[in-house]
Amino acid sequence: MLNPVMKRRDFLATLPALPPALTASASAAPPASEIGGDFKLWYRKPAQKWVDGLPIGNGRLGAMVLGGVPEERIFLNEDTLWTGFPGPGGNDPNGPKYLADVRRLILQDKNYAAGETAAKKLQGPFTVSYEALGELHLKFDAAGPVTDYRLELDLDSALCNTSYRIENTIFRREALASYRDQVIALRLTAQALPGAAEPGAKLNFTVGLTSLLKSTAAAEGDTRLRMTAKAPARMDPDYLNSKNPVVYDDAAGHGMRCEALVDVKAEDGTVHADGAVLRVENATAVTLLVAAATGFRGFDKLPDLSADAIHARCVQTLDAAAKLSWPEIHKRHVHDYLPMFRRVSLRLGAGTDASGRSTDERVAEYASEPDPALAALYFHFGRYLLLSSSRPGTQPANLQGLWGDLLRPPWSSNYTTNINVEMNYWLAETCNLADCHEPLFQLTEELSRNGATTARVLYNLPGWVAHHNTDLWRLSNPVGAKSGDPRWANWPMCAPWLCEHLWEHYAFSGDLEFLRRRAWPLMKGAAEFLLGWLVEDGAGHLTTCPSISPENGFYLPDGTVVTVDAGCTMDLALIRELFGNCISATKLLGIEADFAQRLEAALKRLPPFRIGTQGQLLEYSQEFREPEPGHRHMSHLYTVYPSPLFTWNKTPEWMEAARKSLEIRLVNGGGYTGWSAAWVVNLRARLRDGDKAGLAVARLLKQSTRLNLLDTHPMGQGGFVFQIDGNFGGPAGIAEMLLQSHDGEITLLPALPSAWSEGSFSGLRARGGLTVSVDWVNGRATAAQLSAKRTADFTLRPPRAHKIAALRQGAESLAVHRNANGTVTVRLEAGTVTRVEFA
Ligand code: FUC
Repeated sequence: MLNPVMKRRDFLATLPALPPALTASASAAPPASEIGGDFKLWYRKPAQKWVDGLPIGNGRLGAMVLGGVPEERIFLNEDTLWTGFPGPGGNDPNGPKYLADVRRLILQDKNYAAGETAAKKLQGPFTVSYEALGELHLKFDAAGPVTDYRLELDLDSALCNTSYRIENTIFRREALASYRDQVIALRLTAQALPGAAEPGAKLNFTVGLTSLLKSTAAAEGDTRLRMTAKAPARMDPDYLNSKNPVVYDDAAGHGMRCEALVDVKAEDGTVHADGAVLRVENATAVTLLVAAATGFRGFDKLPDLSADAIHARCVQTLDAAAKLSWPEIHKRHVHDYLPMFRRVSLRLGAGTDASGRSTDERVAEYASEPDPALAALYFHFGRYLLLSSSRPGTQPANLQGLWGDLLRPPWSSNYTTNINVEMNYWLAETCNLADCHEPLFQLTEELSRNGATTARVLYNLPGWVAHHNTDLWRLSNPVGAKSGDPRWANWPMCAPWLCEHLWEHYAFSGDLEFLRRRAWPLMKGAAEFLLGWLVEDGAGHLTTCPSISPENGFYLPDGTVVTVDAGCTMDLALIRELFGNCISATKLLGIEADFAQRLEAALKRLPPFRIGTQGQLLEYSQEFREPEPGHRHMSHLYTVYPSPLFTWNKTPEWMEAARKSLEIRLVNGGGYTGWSAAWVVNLRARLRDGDKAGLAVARLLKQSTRLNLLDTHPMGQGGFVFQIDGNFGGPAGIAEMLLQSHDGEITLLPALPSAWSEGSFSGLRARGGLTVSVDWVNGRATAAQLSAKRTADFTLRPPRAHKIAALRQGAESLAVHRNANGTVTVRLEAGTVTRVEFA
């Protein structure tokens, strides 16, 4: 576990020594085909623009590779490159009075329209924006026509390979983002075709660096190129129509400074500086390394403004990496990455596409042809993206992971907390990447510190609060600058949702130290705020107000559309879950029984969930008519996923009501963004609607997935932008279709679509400390295996229409307790592996 205040440079020092196996070639690892999978995205032509490129990343540095000939464009990112600086925050000291006004208008006067207008007074400044670092250009000298072109991303080793032929020469480029060496590294080679009569052509190209930020590039000696840049001090979100949206502040020195430093090493041939570019001539192999850094020193500290200091950090990183040979860099990268990626396997159908189609062809044909292996590839791509954008010590994955090409990216590419950033982490625990969850926990800790100020100043309440947006500086106030739409700006329920992630991390690992040291203080602070936030509704209940069901609205009888209610279902669900988890934590840790009693008392006074005239779970406090019944957010269905408040074992009637609500959403067009479609996959999985879950995956792939498998969000007339949430939510949903553990038992293949009649997985995690693998043929499980990480009692539910015949460790059959509902309960010792046999 990382120390919460551990900084980037410290965590690098904590990396374990390389295993002795590293002396063997990384390619000595078994080939991907042997571990059951199709792990390559590949294309017959280069990408034309950023959004179609192939992403690589090490959690901190990102690059989008286009694979072009004769010009390669590689877009660079560094995850702490944001506009702005830590500031006093935007907590209006008149907030407590405004809050009282909103509550009077809504709870007493039932004047929703006036209440909504009054809520705007609580708003403060917008978040700042994530920024693209720049572009690395490789411009190759004119040569003959290109043949045999291939661009590929190998998810198994996190390598992006480009290869092509010009006449009798094969040109290859490999690109990787090394976590261990903290560089983006490229290897370019030119090799004559075997048996060619003529000698092959050589590498002749220039290397340049550009940026959309205020920047300068210059050669340093003959083999290094340095670009320094400065981000704006302020940047308005792209959706604001402001006159002067980009503000540089040179006078006060505000604005993050950053640098990209490139080192070019040629084998045979030469490298020399040529003005602001480097020129490579007559080389057969070139290693190009990129280091990058910003002046970021922490969410609450002014960034380092010294270009020299930032340069020194780049030089240090680059000097260290430049001492390594290419095979060493490559090997260290693969040895770091591959074991994490291989914690999980998944094969669907034949596991791979035998028809020789490229990934874009498969995506394009997915609509007409079932290709379960493509769904598996999409699943693996999600795991790859999390490993590439969120590693211990880095920033959490933002709206586009850590990739970006713009000065004003969509929605500032910030952290949207009313669904998007949480969805980024839905796969972390189940898909065995719990360590990648760490940056979100760090964000939560930091946000809670600013959030305590917002709670105190804006609302005069204890604990901590945060709203629907945050950024590098952990802004916690409601955004909107007093004129934002409360449907998004005023939602104050970020803290309990982030705390759910802390609890889940505990639930999967059973790590009581994590619960005690990291989770509990944050959970308690969020609960303290909510205890204070709950307000008498005049009918004997404690409710929430203002209450927003993100980002939906409802009709008043006169036809006005408003968005602020009291006691929306999602608020009640978040509070029930947080309070329930806090009470469990006090028992597990043997602490704070008095606080638990206060929570118990408040829970008893919350309004109940409500069912409407169509049998549906209501989203609002009453059955309002809704202008957008197919709204993209499924906020009231938080109760089903990610929360386990409603389950088939505990609350079957509420599961039916939730299913009805989902169906109403879907017949009215819900699920039209990538993340919304991905949420549907998870909901269908929890509802155990296997075939419909399969159709939801198909919809995500057909409707919201680019040919490079990146997730999309509609924008403007027929346009779209890349948003990464669906890339994580979709794979989380696929995992949820195969294994569930939220309902007091571990359920194998709970929502297997008939179209996925054959397959296998291994390494998925279940709550309580188990990893699970299952094989199935013709829709019937043939084998399953449980690896216990902790000693505990586990209750196992076989796939539908299956019976568990025996649980065995080696030849020994374990004593199990057979429950009346078809499950079995067994005690498993830590470190044991148990085979499940089906009747
Ligand atoms: C929420 C969603 C939008 C978009 C934005 C980044 O506001 O409602 O669809 O994903 O976040």
